[in-house]
Amino acid sequence: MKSSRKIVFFVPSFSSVESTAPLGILAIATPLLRAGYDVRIIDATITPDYKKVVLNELKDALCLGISVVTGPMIRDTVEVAKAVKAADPNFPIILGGWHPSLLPEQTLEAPYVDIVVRGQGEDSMLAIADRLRDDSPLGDVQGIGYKRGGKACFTPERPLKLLTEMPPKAYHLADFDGYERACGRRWALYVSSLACPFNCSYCTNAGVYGRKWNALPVEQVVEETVELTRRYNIELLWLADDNFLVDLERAVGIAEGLIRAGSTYKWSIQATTNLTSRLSVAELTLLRRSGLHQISQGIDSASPTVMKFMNKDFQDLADVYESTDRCVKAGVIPSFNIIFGHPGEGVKERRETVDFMMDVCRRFPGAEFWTNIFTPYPGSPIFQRAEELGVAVPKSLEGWVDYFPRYTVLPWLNGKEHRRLQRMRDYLRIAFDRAPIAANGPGRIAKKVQHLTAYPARWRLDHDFYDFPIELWANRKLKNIVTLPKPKVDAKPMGPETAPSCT
Ligand code: B12
Ligand code: SF4
Repeated sequence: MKSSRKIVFFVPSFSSVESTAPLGILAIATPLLRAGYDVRIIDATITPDYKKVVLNELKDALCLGISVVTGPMIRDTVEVAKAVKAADPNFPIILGGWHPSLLPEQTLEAPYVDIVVRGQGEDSMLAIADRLRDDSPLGDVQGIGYKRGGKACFTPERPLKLLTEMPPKAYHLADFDGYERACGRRWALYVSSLACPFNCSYCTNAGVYGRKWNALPVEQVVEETVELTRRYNIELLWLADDNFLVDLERAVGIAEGLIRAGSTYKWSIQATTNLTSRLSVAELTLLRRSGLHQISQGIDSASPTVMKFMNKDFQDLADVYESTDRCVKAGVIPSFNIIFGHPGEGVKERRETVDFMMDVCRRFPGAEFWTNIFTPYPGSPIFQRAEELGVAVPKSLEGWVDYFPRYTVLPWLNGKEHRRLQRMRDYLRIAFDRAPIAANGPGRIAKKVQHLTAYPARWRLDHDFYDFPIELWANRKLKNIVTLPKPKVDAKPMGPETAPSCT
């Protein structure tokens, strides 16, 4: 409906038990609301009959916006977009988020996509909505791609805006009760800084944000987060900042501000190991007092050879030991992310990483590791190399639907070796305790069995022996008895395993 001021956003399921409000959509909603638009959000994670609800909501709407990350979110996107076009072939569908930002041309080729937005969407989406209402050309809207007479047109890049220039997110649109029901915990995402100064081989961050780290001032972070958590009764804030600790003074200032404000929420951050290791026990204790309970760090590999391939020359393993010690002393959980199977990692290098993990967990009870198998993402520095090594790059938007987790089986890591690695990862899961964010995690009995199987698991990992995996069988059997919420893909609860940046 051309005259309509109603805009519908669809958020495909994140295929994770860790559900919360989609921050990207809450961000682009604010300028629209301020301009008098009515915004509706339908999130597949908490809306069982989402396709029907979307179609119903669109009857009197101006357009449909969808937020997409490379991988399984594309499945719901395609399903909904095709249904919308079947009902009305002229209804405008706009795709934004990381996947369209990194592959705008290919995304726009899909017959059911009319407009793609590259990068930050706050200004672009408002401009698109205004043009659709006036039926005026889109050519002057920066940072988008659209179709004219069946031909794809792309406008010049929209310059990145600093976070301080962005309006606050429209958290009031989020159905926190619904997310809490799905996840078992009432938590939210918050962004206090943007971008990251580094350029790890497997990460897409530099491609979108150009390594231009920028942040909100201390006072704003304190004020907004205290207000947000009090208003919506949020128990935990996960700072989605790619590298929270770039400005140490700011980090300490936020902690002091939160203590002064009497804040009670728990928070967790992502940061690189080199920046975490700058924190003293006193500073970490201050952060702990302010509610910080975990620092997720992308150590990724403990093999110097692989670290080099990963562009992680900023990482020093000796520093990691020292900072882990300080974190544990201060009561902050040091949580590490590992990526197995990066190009350049052989059996020897993998073993170096496992030995490191075992050593850290033994020396510092409370430290935790989450493991992934490398998936090459378009727009990351390693992507071309992965292609040369045999990764088949999908030729259409739909081809990416099962890219993750399909590409945890790699041309250089498949068959028996891949199965062995997966089994080893299963043992790593039960060998030491880890705390996922979702409260709907394993129950008491499941945890007891895990504790019983932890010791044989450690023995196996020490001896690199994974045949006859009876402990895994026992764990699985138990999980069948005690029904647990199961992510649709191999994405582990929102910890490090689900978000590769710095975690
Ligand atoms: C939080 C998070 C998660 C959470 C999401 C929880 C939730 N309910 O939202 C969880 C843990 C579930 C998760 C899972 C995964 N994640 Co994640 N995640 C993030 C993280 C850290 C923050 C996202 C966020 O909220 N950002 C803040 C908002 C404001 O920014 P934004 O979403 O980018 O939105 C802006 C623009 O993109 C745009 N926009 C967004 N949507 C739309 C829609 C329209 C219509 C328009 C016009 C514009 C627009 O406008 C917004 C405002 O400027 C990002 C890193 C990052 N810096 O963004 C990674 C990131 C998105 N994740 C990533 C990945 C790879 C994954 C996993 C595959 C990891 C894994 N191995 O399991 C899984 C994916 C599971 C799946 N669904 O497929 C990659 C995606 C890369 C890619 N090519 O798509 C990122 C970019 C990390 C990275 N640097 O590589 N993740
Ligand atoms: S993985 Fe983390 S540290 Fe590395 S470039 Fe991405 S955001 Fe920065």
